[in-house]
Amino acid sequence: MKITHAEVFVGGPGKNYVTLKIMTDEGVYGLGDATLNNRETLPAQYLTDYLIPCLIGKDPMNSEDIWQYFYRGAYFRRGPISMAAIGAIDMALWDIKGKVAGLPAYQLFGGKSRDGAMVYAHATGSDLEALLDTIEHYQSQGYKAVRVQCGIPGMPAGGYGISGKNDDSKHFITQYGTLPDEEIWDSEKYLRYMPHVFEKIRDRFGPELKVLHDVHHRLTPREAAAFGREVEKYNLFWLEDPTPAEDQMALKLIREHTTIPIAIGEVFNSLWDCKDMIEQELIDFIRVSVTYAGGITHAKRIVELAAIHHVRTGFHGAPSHSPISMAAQGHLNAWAPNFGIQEYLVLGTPECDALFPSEHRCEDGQFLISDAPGLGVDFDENEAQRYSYERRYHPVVRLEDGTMWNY
Ligand code: KDG
Ligand code: MG
Repeated sequence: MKITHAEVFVGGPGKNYVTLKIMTDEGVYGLGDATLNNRETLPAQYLTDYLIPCLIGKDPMNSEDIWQYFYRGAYFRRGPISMAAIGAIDMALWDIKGKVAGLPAYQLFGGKSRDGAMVYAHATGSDLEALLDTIEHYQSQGYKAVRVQCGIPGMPAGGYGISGKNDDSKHFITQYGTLPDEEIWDSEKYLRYMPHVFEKIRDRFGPELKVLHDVHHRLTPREAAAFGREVEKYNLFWLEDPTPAEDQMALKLIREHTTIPIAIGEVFNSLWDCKDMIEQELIDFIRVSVTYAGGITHAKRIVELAAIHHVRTGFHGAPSHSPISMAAQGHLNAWAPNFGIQEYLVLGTPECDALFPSEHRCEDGQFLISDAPGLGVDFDENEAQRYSYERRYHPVVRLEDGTMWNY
């Protein structure tokens, strides 16, 4: 079997999905996702200019060798652009392998460890009342876990995840600007208010609800350590990205002061970015995604290292990931012995379903993987003609005095 051709498509309903299609001489094709949020043209270009020409003529069944060829062969290794591009190729090759075998991808990893994978929704409120209502909405839909982000009194944009642009907090998806929006952040106001939010959530919803919260890299290690200790009594499922993810030693201070579960990794691209914190058991959940962390082959290696250090999975699942990489994660979630939870925002608009038809479902707060061969997602090229690339940016963040801060 040989790869004959590969093509990259950029665009989608409300998102610039980067979709790779790899074709073979036997008519079987594979699909991968290289959507690097708000920098989408870069992995697309990397694929077209550098990787696809080397793929032609290769046997698609040799996914490990092809992964090593692109990773070791690049010399300038890692980074989100190249890892997203390699990741898309890798996903497409596992898709082909599954289709050739007539098996869903999870069967190629070792079969199912569970039927449904618990997902968490984003509950967001511009104020506490709105947040509590949103949590109730998700609970009534069967979700057992929610990520809670709340507007902070006195902060103009309200904090991470509250853009102030969305009226409908139940279907919150960040509306990115065509130039970066500027948000204002104040750690003191945030630290004063957030414990009260957790208290009210526990008062209203009791101890069973799994409550997650994303600090989005905004605190210093000392602030995060004190915050973690203060909110420990609310029994969070996890505290995400309490400090900038690249400073891994910051976690030591947090660990010394609190047992709050820590989740990190959505900005990591490789095993090398997270191996020290996994091996030193400084985290509880690893948040890499198959898109940014080099595809299934490499993400699986991270999951296996995590498993021997009591670290569970919590793959990144922001709406920037297309249904293809969400399916790839779904297959890993079905198999992983150390599965924790999956971030999942229901993308299931009719437009998205038409572009990426699949039988995967999200019901009662669980992702249910279909048994279709490969990754189990298709891509409608006619539908794709409706969309083209639209430039977008993440917001940037400043402190009240104008100092730049972390988005
Ligand atoms: O591209 C960045 C977003 O995916 C990120 O801000 C979302 O933090 C995020 C999350 O936990 O989903
Ligand atoms: Mg996050």
